[in-house]
Amino acid sequence: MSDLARFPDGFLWGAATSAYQIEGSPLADGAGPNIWHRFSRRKGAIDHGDTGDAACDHYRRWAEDVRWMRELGLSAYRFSIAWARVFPEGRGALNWKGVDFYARLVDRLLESGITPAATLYHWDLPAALDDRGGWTNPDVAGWFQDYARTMFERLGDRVPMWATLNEPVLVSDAGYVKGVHAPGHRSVREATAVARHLLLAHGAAVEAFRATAKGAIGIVVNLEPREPASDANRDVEASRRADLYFNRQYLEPVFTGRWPEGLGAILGESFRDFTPAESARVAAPIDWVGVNYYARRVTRAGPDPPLHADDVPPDAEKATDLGWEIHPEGLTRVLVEVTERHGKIPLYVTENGAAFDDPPPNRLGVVADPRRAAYLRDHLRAARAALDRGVDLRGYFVWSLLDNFEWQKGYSQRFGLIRVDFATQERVMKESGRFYRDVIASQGAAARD
Ligand code: IFM
Repeated sequence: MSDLARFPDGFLWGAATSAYQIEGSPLADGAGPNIWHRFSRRKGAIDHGDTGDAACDHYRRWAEDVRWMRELGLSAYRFSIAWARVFPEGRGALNWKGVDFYARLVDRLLESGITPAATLYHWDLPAALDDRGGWTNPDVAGWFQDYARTMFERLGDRVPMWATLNEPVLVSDAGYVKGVHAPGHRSVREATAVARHLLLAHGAAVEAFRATAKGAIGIVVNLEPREPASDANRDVEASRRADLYFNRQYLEPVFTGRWPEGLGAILGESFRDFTPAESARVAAPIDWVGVNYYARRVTRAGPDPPLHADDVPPDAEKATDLGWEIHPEGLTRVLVEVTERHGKIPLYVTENGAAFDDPPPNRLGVVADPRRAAYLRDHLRAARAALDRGVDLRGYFVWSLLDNFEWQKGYSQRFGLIRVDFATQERVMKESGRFYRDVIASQGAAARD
């Protein structure tokens, strides 16, 4: 790993969040319910019965949160737009109050010298669309395009960086195969259709972008290097399948218009190729790719369809509280691999961070989270090493700005640079936040030592 030098001028130093995880007030000002609002009410779906009803109350405290971003010295902020705030029914009548919420946020960010980076879909499909089959309905690409076009028309003059989808493989796999995310289905057949429609929706949004806005648009994927648990053929094969399914299922079509070779054998009879027109849409040229990186996975053969592959849990001392292996070298590896496979396109680390069980503030108000600071330091070094290896890395976003609603884990997992006391909504900058502030102020040099 390279010794860390300063990062290039213009490098974006960011933090990321998503709408349902931080906003709270999910039905305020005429917003419609989304699938997480519904799913979180399902008995047993979320640890401790948590919901995003309050979350970080960002919907009302957004101005304070922008002040925290300034305290950190962020040059960029990645957030997502809640589709059901803008179109309560997912389509049809526009809710101006929803649009205004994001317009105000964007204006305040710009006044604060912080580049807004908006994600259109971070898992919160309007429930009214789910009633029509959600991502399994082929019409969803058109619904998404209309929503995306509206946002480009309203904010495209002020938001220079847009992402269509966040981590689409989690939408199809966690939402439609494993059933641990909304809408909580378990059907490989459905997931196969969902993957196709997600990619078509992505392409449709890119088309609308070219016609309405001037900035840059990309997609955000989560990548995890895969290693077989042993040399045994069945583990090597399981690891290859997992790589294909998790790492390549979405990124390859976006660049080539084709599914990766071998995906059909995993997904089975409901799988089908794209038509030439679909291929062209899916591979509409994009301007950048966002990589969310957290961990490496060691894979062995397993029983569950469609993959028949399992992860081997890492040693606890080498893992975060979610049991994810801490493996900074993997970040360099995935960034280099994307560049080698798909050419030198601008990349961003759109998420990177760690869940640790932080202590509450001590009597001096300090939240000591040295493991998170060390995690960030080591991954920043790995990001710097990717630059040294020729990757066109343009920015790095910590997940997350705030402790927040961690999906099926509820509020039990904390990822924030800023601690949130969920009973009082009080915010406190953690030691890792101070560390990141120094990194930003020194253009990366503070992560060298
Ligand atoms: O909280 C999530 C985020 O919504 C998507 N990427 C991974 C994070 C940590 O699990």
